[in-house]
Amino acid sequence: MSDLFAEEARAEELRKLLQYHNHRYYVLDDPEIPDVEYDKLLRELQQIEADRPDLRTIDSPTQRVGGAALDAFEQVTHAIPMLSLDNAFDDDEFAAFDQRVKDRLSRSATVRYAAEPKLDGLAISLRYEQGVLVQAATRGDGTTGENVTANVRTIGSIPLRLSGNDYPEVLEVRGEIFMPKAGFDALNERQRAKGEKTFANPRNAAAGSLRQLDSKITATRPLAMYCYGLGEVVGHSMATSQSENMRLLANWGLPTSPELKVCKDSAECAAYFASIGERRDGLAYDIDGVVFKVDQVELQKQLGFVARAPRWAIAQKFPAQEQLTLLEAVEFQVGRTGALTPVARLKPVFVGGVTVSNATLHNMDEIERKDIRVGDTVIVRRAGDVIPEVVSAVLSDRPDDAKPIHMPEQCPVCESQVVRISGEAVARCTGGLFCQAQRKEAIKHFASRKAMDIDGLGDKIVEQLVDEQLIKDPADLFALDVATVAKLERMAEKSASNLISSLDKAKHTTLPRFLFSLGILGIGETMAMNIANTLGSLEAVQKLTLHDLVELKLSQAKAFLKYASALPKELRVPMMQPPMDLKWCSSAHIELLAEQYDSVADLLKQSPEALVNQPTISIEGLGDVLAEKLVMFFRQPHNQDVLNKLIAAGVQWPAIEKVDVSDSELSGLSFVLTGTLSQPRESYKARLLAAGAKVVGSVSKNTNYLVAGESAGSKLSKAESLGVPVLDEAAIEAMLAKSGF
Ligand code: 5U1
Repeated sequence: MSDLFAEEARAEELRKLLQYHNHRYYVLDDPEIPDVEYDKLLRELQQIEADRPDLRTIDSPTQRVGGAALDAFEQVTHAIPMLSLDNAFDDDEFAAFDQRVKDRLSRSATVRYAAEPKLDGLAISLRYEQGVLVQAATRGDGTTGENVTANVRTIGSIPLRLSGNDYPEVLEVRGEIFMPKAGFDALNERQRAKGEKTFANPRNAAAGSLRQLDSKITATRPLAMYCYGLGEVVGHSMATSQSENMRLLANWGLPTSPELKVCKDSAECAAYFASIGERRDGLAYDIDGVVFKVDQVELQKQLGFVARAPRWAIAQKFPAQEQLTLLEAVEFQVGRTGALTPVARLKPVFVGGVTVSNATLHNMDEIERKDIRVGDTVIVRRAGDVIPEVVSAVLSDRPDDAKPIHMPEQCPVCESQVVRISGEAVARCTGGLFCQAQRKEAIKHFASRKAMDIDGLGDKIVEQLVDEQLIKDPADLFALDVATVAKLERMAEKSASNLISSLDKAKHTTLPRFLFSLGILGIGETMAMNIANTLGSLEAVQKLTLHDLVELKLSQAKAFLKYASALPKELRVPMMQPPMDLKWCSSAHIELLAEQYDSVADLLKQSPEALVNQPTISIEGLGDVLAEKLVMFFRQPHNQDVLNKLIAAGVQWPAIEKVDVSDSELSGLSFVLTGTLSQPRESYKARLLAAGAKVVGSVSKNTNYLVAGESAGSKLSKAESLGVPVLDEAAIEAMLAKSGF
């Protein structure tokens, strides 16, 4: 076939492929390939059409914007077409755009750019007549969209009536509807609990929620919107710049991006792009780049439009976070708690700025739900510092010999049995610290920064020490000497001696750090702090019993006795799977009874009143499940040995001065910390916790104060919108000092 025919055939093939993927993306809200793959196909077709204009057809996907309107909704013809944006995939492409803009304008024009994050949602047009929201329409194909007014009316942040009275007779604004990340996670959680379809990402969730035929469903979905442009405006003059226009919209009560900034030249644009890129993961919503628009409306007019997009705007994209690659194999990694995590071995692929060859598959439920098999082409996602994950398989590309994935019955490291406790998503190796993998992870955790903070003891050294049987548990670390350590790979006399000094230094710790370092399942930093502050000493923690902590009510005791006769003779047997009728009965309750009564027969001799237990110690946040894990940990002879060895090696901490925080002014208040502070956030967190306050991750109406440092972003805007008081560093310092912390 000649090249000419080959090009024609490829153009036809690309048109069909793009049409198929357009339909999946825009109409079904169920994309099969990552955006970057779609962009590649589109660019290839654009290139062919640029070289061979005779191959450009009127229905080519290069000639249209977005997707076709759904039949289910009434159609709306946009008064002014809704355009899309050209993309720049790197700094050079942005520089070329900037140059094109300047080349088209007179030399005397000084171009400024209005910059804001590019939200990953779906475009919407809102039409206000006499200040009242009369119509909301999706972009559709840019000319005709879907009337989704009833659904948009349910979105809280979109005003049904504009504020003030100095607004245009007709005001059409355009913007992006999106679903904040936290809302997306909560929605998927709810969908999973109901056994309903979950969404692949916040964009699809937003699109699916907006196109509900029943607006009552949309009303339950956490949607939000930011406006970014104007459509038809009648009866009012608007400002002369994009940035001023956005301010006008905000004054009329419309939501606009709090991140909007005017950049005076391309260097400021580059700095803005970099700073948004750094803050991307911390933003409350997904973004995939930054949109730069020539700020001056007059210059925008001079620049005009090309087929799909304005010449005065560009979306500079972040490196793609999703790519396609081949799933070559699946291996199972054993973590600190014995949990087996399926890890995908991938054909190396460049994604999110790095080459990825391993990615998590989370757990077996996820693998089954997504129907992923070895040999599949899969979508790999790497967002920020998060571990890369396999998002889904491209089922239409599945080869006939793709192999289903099974959980091994034996631990791949120590060959102990693997069990899955009912109700838990993970399967675990039962080898405990006999398993080398669990041993390594337990020691890595012990040494980590928030635990014993052993400087210089990296993962590779721990692995060598365990592999060469130089250490078996964390306490063995303190018996190491310079000569032994110096023999390890990539170690020398100096580095070995540094490590031994840091081990010595690490012996002086604090009780909360020490408790956290033990790696007790479910006992994180804050819980370790609560336990230490409540009990004050290791001895008190070691003496804890389930009696001290677990409540057993009279009604529970009665129910328990009623069903006990059906239990096996040994009380602890049903621990793994409490009988269905005893849903209230956790393994902590069974253990509580089992430690007092030897058998079911003994138990049945008791009155319900005798079984009742009222806890005498209350540790904030410690429920039955954690209480059991804590008590059981200290009961294990092996753990007691390690603790004794650690104390004998000289691990120590200052006595905790038990302060009564109940009358501290900060006691019970809820704080959120954000932005850059002059001291590490951890240090403020520790002081606030010590004063009896709570430190939480996100702002809600229940937050008492937001402490905001430099460059605070979305949490600050949220606090302001909810009326949560905002403190600067001086104010929080003063509060802490006043309460003596
Ligand atoms: N932030 C932002 N997103 N976005 C998308 N601005 C923006 N502008 C757009 C689009 C499609 O179009 C302009 C041409 C108004």
